[in-house]
Amino acid sequence: MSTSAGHLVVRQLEAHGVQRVYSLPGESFLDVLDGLHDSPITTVVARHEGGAGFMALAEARLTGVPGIAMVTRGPGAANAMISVHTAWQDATPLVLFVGLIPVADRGRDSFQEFSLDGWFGTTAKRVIVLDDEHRAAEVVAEAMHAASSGRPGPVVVGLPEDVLVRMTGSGPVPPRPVPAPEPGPAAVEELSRRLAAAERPLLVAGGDGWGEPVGTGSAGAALAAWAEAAHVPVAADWRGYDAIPHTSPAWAGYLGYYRSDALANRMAEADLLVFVGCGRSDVPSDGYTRGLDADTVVVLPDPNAATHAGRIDQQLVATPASFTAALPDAGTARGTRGPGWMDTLALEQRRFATPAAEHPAMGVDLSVAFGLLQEKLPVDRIVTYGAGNATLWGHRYLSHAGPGTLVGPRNGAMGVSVPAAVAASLVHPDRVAVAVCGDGDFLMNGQELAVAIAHGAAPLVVVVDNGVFATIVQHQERHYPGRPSGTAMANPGFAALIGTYGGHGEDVHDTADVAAAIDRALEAVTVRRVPALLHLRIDPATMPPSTAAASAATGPGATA
Ligand SMILES: Cc1ncc(C[n+]2csc(CCOP(=O)(O)OP(=O)(O)O)c2C)c(N)n1
Repeated sequence: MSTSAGHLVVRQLEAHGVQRVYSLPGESFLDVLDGLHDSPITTVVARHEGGAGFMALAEARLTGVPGIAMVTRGPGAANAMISVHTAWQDATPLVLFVGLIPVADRGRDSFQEFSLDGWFGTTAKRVIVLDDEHRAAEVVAEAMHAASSGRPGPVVVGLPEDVLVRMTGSGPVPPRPVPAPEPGPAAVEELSRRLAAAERPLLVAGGDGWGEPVGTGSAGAALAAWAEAAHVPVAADWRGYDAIPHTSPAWAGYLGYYRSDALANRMAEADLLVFVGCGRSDVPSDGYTRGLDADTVVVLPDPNAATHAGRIDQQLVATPASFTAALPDAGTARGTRGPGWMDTLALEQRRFATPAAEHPAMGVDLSVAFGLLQEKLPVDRIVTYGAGNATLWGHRYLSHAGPGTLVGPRNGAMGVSVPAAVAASLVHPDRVAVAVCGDGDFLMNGQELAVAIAHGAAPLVVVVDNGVFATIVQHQERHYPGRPSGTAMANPGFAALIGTYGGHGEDVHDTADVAAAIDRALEAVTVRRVPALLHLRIDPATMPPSTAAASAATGPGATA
């Protein structure tokens, strides 16, 4: 039976188990849209291609299946670029389909023409153009495989308009299996010896692939149980800190921006560092200044450890799941090490994650507000972030129950929070998806709340309003004190705004009103199933909480 290439693209996505595509339509890929008309795949219609890309990114993080976004030619591809960069730096499998001009029009500066390879060649694992209708299924299978295998990342597939409507007798092909490299027994034994010999080992978990569901059964839960028995504290990479449950006695906290000073010092003190699913890049090592001298083991699915800086004494090629399945016997790996080192780091982390009131001169006290969110949000919530200082209270005070509960841009892209929470609410309608954003971050992709309404998603959005791009103000104060420039903004009433979308808004000026506002917002998202927004008005002078105070003087090596 003959089918069009555009329809075959859709049939092949179905064969891969794709549940949703995130799309902003264009006349360049009408035949694919037509194929979606009768497909079990849900077409989620975004309002901006950046939002579509970030929703696809979140879908991938939460399901392990590459996220799918579809956009049109130059303007659509340009808008989607930010999600490709995020998937590239964050190692997230994403396939971006871009409708292209007809083949016959190439090279003539035709309407919306651009160079797919020129734009994406340095920021995608592969750029493929479907020039042969008979290869439509094969190209999709190749793209899905390339996005997931080795170090995951984005793949961009160009779909010329005229090729999509050509007929082919070929059909879907079996999805290519993605290999999960496993460490051999000799490598595991060597690792066991290193662990047994270490007095102060620190495992740093990061990236994705720690499995689902929350709690027991995931690779993350298995790693936590092993670490507790082997007396190995587990820290985490920046914005990749949901691998193990934070209730674990081995949980030591996250590295990177606004990490606790105590943990950063412990990293420098460690005599063995084991990076799993991440490397010693600039962010977790405080700009390549900490933990450079320790015996170092790196565990990544790709032998090309491009994201790791400095020495590697042992390298294992494994995914988080295959590594966890092959872990050495905890009793042997423990050697003569007692629990003291692990317990000290866990205690320091508990102190760091305990909010202390900041008593700002005006507005909401964010430490109190996030302490209340930590108490009131269901434990299996999914928290999403963009970038900016506003995220720091969430990172510090909102704990995670295990893998698949965090979506945040490790490349620091603003605008991820809202679309990611919309996608999270679609993927897991039974769980509360919470977007934590600054006022700048919120309005970058806040329009995707319309998608929540259209598709029945009910995220809870927390907007921290200080009327400035505070992160940049903070940098300005350091380098150009007293000369704020280009960093102020005027805001709408966010609570009223979400009301116009059909959601529930809370305008909160005082700390005393936060608890009741959270309760009403939770009722809106869980009972009435509408999006809700907490507009937290804070003092523009608010600075991030000290990284030293809560964790000082808690054990050997702690800074005063
Ligand atoms: C897409 C993008 N544009 C610009 C930046 C630079 N940037 C980093 S944080 C920040 C300010 C964020 O402002 P807001 O969301 O209001 O949070 P705040 O820092 O005020 O808490 C900016 C502009 C970025 N990281 N990403």
